[in-house]
This record gives sequence, structure tokens and C-alpha cells, in this order.
Amino acid sequence: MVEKETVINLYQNAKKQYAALGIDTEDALKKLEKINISLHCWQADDVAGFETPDAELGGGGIQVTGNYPGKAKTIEQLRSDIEKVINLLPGKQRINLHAIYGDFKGEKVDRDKIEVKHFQSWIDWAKKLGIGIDFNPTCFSHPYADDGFTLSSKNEMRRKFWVEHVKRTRKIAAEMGKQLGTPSVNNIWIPDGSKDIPVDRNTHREILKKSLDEIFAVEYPKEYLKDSVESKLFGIGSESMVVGSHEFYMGYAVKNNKLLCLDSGHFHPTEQIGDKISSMLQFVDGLLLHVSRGVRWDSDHVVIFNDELQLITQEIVRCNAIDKVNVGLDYFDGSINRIGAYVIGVRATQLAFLFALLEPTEKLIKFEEDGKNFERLAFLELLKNKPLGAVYDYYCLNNNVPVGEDYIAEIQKYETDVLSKRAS
Ligand code: RNT
Ligand code: ZN
Repeated sequence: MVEKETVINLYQNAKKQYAALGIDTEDALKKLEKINISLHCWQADDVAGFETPDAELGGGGIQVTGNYPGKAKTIEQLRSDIEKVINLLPGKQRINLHAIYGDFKGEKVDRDKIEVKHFQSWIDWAKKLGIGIDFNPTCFSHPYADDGFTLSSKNEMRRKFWVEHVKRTRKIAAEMGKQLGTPSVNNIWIPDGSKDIPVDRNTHREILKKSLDEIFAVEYPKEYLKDSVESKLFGIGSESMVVGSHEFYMGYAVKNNKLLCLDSGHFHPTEQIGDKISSMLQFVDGLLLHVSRGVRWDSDHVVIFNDELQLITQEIVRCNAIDKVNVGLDYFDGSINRIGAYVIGVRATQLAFLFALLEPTEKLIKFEEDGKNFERLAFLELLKNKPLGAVYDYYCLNNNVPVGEDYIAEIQKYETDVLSKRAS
């Protein structure tokens, strides 16, 4: 067990070291507290959902690999897992649901029939925990998505089906926001695209634009609902063209003042979404980030404290945009303890935010303006040797959650007591 007294002593020492650089650790921790990361429910069950007892992720250009025992198979299990995760995290979180996670109570409810009542038990649960909910239409894992097209489908019956589905998710999300007193971000991501080189890209994009216009025709109060659209460069089985590309949604979001969702796994491997934040914020009121980790062709590895994540959090902090950027995680790894996958990703993201908050930004900008780029680089490197971990540990201690490595034993215990007892 990490000793309380040691954590406090190390923090006092760290506080002095940062103060010497003109950085106020207390102030940084106050700001960190305001950053609520949205936990993607789908890491707990490999994006299966609860439409049928044996539901599985199917198609849609995304894939989960790994067979680690203990995945959540019921709503109760998933809620218990998320509660465990939340108990191991400092600060406040949100929960990010997909439409397939409704509480259907054994009834077969197709996507174009979902209603608020199917999500009321989630709203009640979130209220009890004091957290907000974000939402997503599910335009995959469905027979009407089996040819790779949904909102951009040339099949009018199918297109209408998906338009109806997404309209309903907006209505449900607005109700979530209303009841919980915090706007729900409803994010539209569709898999539409083609494996091989298409001839008619244009019609699919015209159709997608038309579908979105129909979907957004109904207005909801901003205090209840924030609409967002998510692009992708390519998916598995849609390598040659994705209808909802970055340019498509960037154009749509700017023109219609929607949130643009930037997923860190959805761009060319050398492209970083951190660099896009200050560009997009000139033209849209807000962004949604799907923080993920792309590895070669997979866009969904567990988030870790790497350079890419640091650039994202630095840019949010340096742009003074904590209130404009909604941060959610989006990855699915079935090869390790799934609860552990969540906690690693959130803690890494929080640590990266803290790293960004513990920066003498004005001093660095001054160096930059004075052409002192050696000094700028030297300082940026020096910051990497400062006791960031001591400040984060203190944050955990103050929040009454396990400090440092102590969370690992907690997850191991949950695995023994709960996860290992679930039938495989
Ligand atoms: C897929 C997108 C999308 C999904 C979730 C499940 O490439 O990133 O956000 O991961 O909707
Ligand atoms: Zn995403």
C-alpha cells in the first residue's frame, strides 16, 4: 500500500519545485477537477450491447480482438463494471452509451423503434451516481447495414430506417440531458464506405448530406443536446472510401454549427488530432474528442500517456478550451482485463491533462516570441523531469481513490471476486 504520509510529503516537495517555475499546483488540480471524461460503455462488453442475449459486434469496419474472460453480458454486469471503474478514478466522469445498450427487458425492439423508456433505467442510474450521459446511434451490427451503407444508402427503405433511428437517438439524448441537468452529446458515426475503389462517391455523399439535414430538422435546446458528427479515414472493409470523411464532416459541422468529433485513431498515422483543435475552434463552437490509440490499421488500442495524448491535452489547455472540448474515450481491447483497460486509459488522459496544466505557458510563449527557441525546447524537456506523478498521486489521495499502483490490486480482486465467476 502506498503510504498516505509519503504521498503528502512528496506532494509538498513537488509543489515547491513547480512553484519555482511559477506554476501553481493547487490551481492546476482545481482545473483538472472540471474535466469530466466520458467513459465509453462499449469497452466492458466488446461493443456487443443488449439487443439480444448473444449480441455481438458485427461489421461496421470495426473489430474487437481478444477473449479475456469476464466481459459484461447483462446491463447489471455492465453497470457494476462501470461503477467499479468510477470508484478507482479521481474526479468526475460521464458515461457514453450506444443505442444498442438500451434496457429492452427481453423485448425485440428494432433500431427505428427505440424510445426514451428503453433508456430510463440508465438515466435513473446516472442520476444516482451524479453523472451525465452521452449517446450514440448504432448504425452497425444490423442486417440493414450489411452492404456497408446506412445513412448514405441508395436503398431508400434502408436510408429511411437509419434516418428514423438517428432522429430517435437525438430525442432520447435530449431527454437524458434534460433529466440529468447536463447536455448529452449525441455523436453520429456511420461505417458507410467501400472496400474497393468506388466509381460513384458523389451520390453517397449527397445522400448523406440529405439524411443529416433531415435528422437535424428538429431543434432541441442546447442545454439538453449537443449534436456531433464523426469522420474516419478508413475502416476494415472500407479501405478505399469512407463516405463520412474528414472533409465531409468538417464542411458539414462548420456550415451547420455542429460539434465535430475528432477520433485520434481516424486519421493518417502521422496526422495528430491535437494539431486540429485550434484550427477547428476558429469555426465551430465545440468539439468532441474520441481519445483512442491507433496502431497500424487498428484505431482502437487502450489509451496511454504518449506524445500524441500530450499534444491533445496541451492544445486544449493552451487554447483555453476546456469548456468547449468534450472528451470521451473510444477504444475496445478484449485481450486484457477490461476494467483495467478503462482505468489505464482514463488515468493516462488525466495525467496528460495535469501535465498540460503544470506548464508555464506564458513563459514559453514569451521565449517563442523572442525567438529564444533553444530556451523553449530546454524548458519543454525540463518539464518532463518534474514530479508530475507526485501531484497526481496527491489528487487521487484527496479523492479517496487508490493511489499509484494500488489500483492494480483492486482490479485483481474484482477479477477474482466478480469477473472470473461470469460464465464464458
Ligand atoms: C468507429 C468510431 C466510433 C465507434 C463507436 C463504437 O471507428 O470510432 O466512434 O468506435 O461508436
Ligand atoms: Zn470514435
